[in-house]
Amino acid sequence: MARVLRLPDHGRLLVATDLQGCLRDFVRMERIFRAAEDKSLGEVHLLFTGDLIHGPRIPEDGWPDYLGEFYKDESPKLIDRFIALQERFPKQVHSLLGNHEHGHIGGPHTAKFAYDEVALLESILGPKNTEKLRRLFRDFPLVAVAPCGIVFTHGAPAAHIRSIAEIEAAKLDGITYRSPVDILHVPVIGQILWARSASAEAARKFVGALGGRVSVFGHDVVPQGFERVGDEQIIISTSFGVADAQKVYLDIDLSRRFDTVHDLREGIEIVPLYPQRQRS
Ligand SMILES: [Mn+2]
Repeated sequence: MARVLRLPDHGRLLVATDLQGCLRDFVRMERIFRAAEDKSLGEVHLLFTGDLIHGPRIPEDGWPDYLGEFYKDESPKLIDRFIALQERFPKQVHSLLGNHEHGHIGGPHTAKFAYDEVALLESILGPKNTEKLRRLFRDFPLVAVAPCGIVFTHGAPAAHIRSIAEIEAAKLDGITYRSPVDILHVPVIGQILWARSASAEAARKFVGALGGRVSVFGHDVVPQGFERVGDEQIIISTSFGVADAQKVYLDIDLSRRFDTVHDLREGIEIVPLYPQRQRS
């Protein structure tokens, strides 16, 4: 299985991070993608950077303000819509593996909103749909790279790698986790899927080993929607844990060249998910 997704040097790329079961934001990204697709000759790509699934299961009257607008977890429907969209646009719709997807195919089980979110979702899906989910996730790459200079991962670019081959060769299963934090010590995948930050030096080495200069990732929540870290890293929050007005996605011209994260401009590459809401 190709663990590295290689994007082309032309066309348009839309990038969204952690949805965590928020169907409304998935549908919004799907509409933006379809509208872009209608206007073009088929060179529009849509990339999710993982954590499509496992959302809050909190009643509306107990919903905390810091999580943004209320929603309820709709992971099964969201996955069905992702599969349908990918079947319609097989070479253009992609998702990276997030730590929440990894739980279903060999990773430690996550416990963000339930004691065991993997067991919970699989019990809702039943055996047949669970197998379909696992088949889908086993095909998700760990990293996407584009000739424009950007490297996309789920977590921060903290993994020590010397070459792209180390990511290509990474195994996703076969490890028993005595504690969920054990994953942090697993070479390559532990950091790619779980790291929340990386030093400038680590980030430069990581993106450099993949032939890039700029790192884009999610996994963590940035209440303002995005945050640049030095010249190499930018965290994007498209959905989970962010108020609608602050949610952003990326809209990238793949034929351009990006040397630093400052080349990703607010209002051009960094775009609000709900532009009718006023950013604060
Ligand atoms: Mn995550």
